[in-house]
Amino acid sequence: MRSYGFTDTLAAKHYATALRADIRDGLTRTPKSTAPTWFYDARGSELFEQITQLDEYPVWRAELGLFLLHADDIAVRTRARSLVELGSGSSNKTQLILEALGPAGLHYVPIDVSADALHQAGAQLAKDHPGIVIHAVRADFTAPLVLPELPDDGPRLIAFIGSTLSNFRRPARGPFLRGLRDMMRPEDFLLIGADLVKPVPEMLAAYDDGKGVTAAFDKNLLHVLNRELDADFDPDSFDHVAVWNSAEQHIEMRLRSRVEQRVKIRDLDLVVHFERGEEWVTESSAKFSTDALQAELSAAGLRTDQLWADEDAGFALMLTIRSTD
Ligand code: AVJ
Repeated sequence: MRSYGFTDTLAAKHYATALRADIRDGLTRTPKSTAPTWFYDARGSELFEQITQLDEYPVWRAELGLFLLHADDIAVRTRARSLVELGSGSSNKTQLILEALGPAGLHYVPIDVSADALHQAGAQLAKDHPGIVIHAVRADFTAPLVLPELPDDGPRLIAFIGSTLSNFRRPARGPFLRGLRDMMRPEDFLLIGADLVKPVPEMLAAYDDGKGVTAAFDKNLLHVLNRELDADFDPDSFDHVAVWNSAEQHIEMRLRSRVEQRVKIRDLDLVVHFERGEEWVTESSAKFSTDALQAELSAAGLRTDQLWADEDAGFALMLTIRSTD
């Protein structure tokens, strides 16, 4: 069996269409608010890799640490023969789970909107683990998913790691988790990596680091819109700010306009007005307590089977199964 297969479920114009719709809607509403998806062009992905290595941003290292400690436990508990990963990106951490599960004959389904990321990660995995069977799927996991045909040779493990769940606002999280639950068979498992609530100064520092990497990551959005939508944003006329929204229990990244200004977005035939000091929410990142997250999972029909938390770094891995009710 070919070790690497690729399925593209998205229209070629998926990115352009989704970008136009979200920016038009997000910059004409009050308060202005757009999706974090648009951060991740090549420059944005580079900056995000830098963020994961920042002292102030423990998420990536904390999850890696828990994988190093518990990958074998996950393998023994699940005995999974297929691993489906939502938002797989570089798959660099997932390797630990694949190795623990035993890559020979294992079916791996990385799902990502980026064909480049899928091809690069797939090529590396196929080289490192010749026995693995990779079904790469270019898809938007926020939309209903259709999994490729997988052998019925054992439990499936669905992995949603990196605290990507944090980007879902509370009202959207329930239906999304319920959708994952409905994809699962009684013998399947769902592994979630989630960033936990910490003292506010720590959370703010993680989204506004001393080196200004996160500020550059946030402002890179303006370069993406100038290039992709022929806009004339001046990045120097915006400041990056991070705010803790305690009502929503999430961090907000915002771009604050230094001056009153009008920005042309020619591809949308739109002129956007910014008041001086007006703030545009470019990302929300929810922070959880393990109790609150378990309650959300349970409300979505998922029971926590195993929970591993790194209290110091404030990160948790939760292995869940379908609850019988
Ligand atoms: C990839 C969504 C988990 O919210 O912590 C990091 C993205 N944004 N620094 C997060 C991010 C700013 C990250 N997630």
